[in-house]
This record gives sequence, C-alpha cells and structure tokens, in this order.
Amino acid sequence: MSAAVLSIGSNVGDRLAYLRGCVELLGDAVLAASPVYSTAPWGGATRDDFLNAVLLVEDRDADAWEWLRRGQCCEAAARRARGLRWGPRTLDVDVIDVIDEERIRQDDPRLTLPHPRAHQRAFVLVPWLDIAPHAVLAGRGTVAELLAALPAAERRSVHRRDDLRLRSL
Ligand code: A4P
Ligand code: MG
Repeated sequence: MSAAVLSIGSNVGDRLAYLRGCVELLGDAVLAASPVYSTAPWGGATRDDFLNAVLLVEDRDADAWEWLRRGQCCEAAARRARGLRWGPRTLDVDVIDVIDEERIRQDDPRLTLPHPRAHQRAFVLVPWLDIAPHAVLAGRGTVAELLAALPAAERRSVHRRDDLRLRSL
C-alpha cells in the first residue's frame, strides 16, 4: 500500500485535456485532485504558460517505482516527446513524495524522492496546500512554511483557474 503526491503539468496543445486524460488513466487511485492553476514557466526553457495541478493517489498494489511507471504511461498516452529539459511538453508527471509504510527518501537519479525541486516551486506547493493543508515535504518543512519562504515573484507566478476543472462533478 502506498500513497503519493503527483504534480501534473502541460504547456502544449489542449492543456486541460492532457491533465484530464491523466486523471482518467490513474482512475480509482486518485483520492484528491487540486484546482487547476495557470503558471509561468519555471526554468526558462519554454515561454508558454503551463496548466498545473497536484493529485493525491493511493493504491495497495503500488510502490514508488510503480507511481513513476504510471506517470510515464500517462505521459506516453499524451504522446509526449522528450526534447529539451524543462522544455515544452504535452504532459509531465512528477512524483513529489511517496509514503509506503514510511516516507521514502532516495537519491536514485531515475527516481529521486522527495522530488528535489518541489520546495522551490509555487506550481507544486500552492495546489498541494489546497488539498493537504498540513502536508510536510520530508527534510524541508511544512508545505505552508515552504510556500511562505518563496520569493514573492514565485508566489505570484501561479493563478488559480476556477473556470477549469480536472473532472466533471
Ligand atoms: N526522475 C527522477 N526523479 C523523479 C521524480 N521524483 N519524478 C527522472 C519524476 N521523474 C523523476 O524527467 C527526467 C528524468 O527524471 C526521468 O527519466 C525520471 O526517471 P523527464 O520528465 O524526462 O524530463 P523533464 O521533466 O524535462 O526534466 P526534469 O528534470 O524532471 O524537469 P522537472 O523537474 O519535471 O520540470 N514550469 C511550470 N510552470 N510548470 C511545470 O510543470 N515543469 C518543468 C519540468 C519545468 N518547468 C515547469 C514545469
Ligand atoms: Mg519531469
């Protein structure tokens, strides 16, 4: 049994459709889905804004590697081509944090946990806080504290889009 926090993002084509397709593929494993945010590109390799959201997922048959695999299946379904690092993409699924009996911490470059850049990214922290107000990023602090510590410009780079929903109600 493991639970994970996934960050999903898209900045090419029908961005909302790609995010929705990912939620649909993950199916019953999705316990909670955050609001959708419009976010300025982080990392400078692309100019187009992203739509981002965070999902809480749980499955008794999944371990951390399985969450990476499922995320990559969703990316493949969105026909993502791997080009430039931090470049444009139809769908990016990052595994932010996994709890499998205990919280997983590992440095493997194929799956680093917790995600090494999550604490710097408003596009991860803001939607995560929406669905898990007491969340903690292992080794870093509470998500609320991490968000408060970000530069104001980074916090201002995300805008909640209440007109967009990941699933129909
Ligand atoms: N990998 C290692 N750890 C993880 C993890 N925790 N979760 C490996 C997912 N993958 C992990 O990823 C490269 C390799 O990271 C994979 O082989 C995987 O085994 P990738 O998805 O092929 O490449 P990438 O996404 O271009 O690179 P990277 O370094 O993962 O970038 P990030 O950190 O995913 O950042 N700006 C906004 N506003 N919103 C975004 O969603 N996303 C990115 C991508 C950049 N800027 C953004 C956004
Ligand atoms: Mg990635």
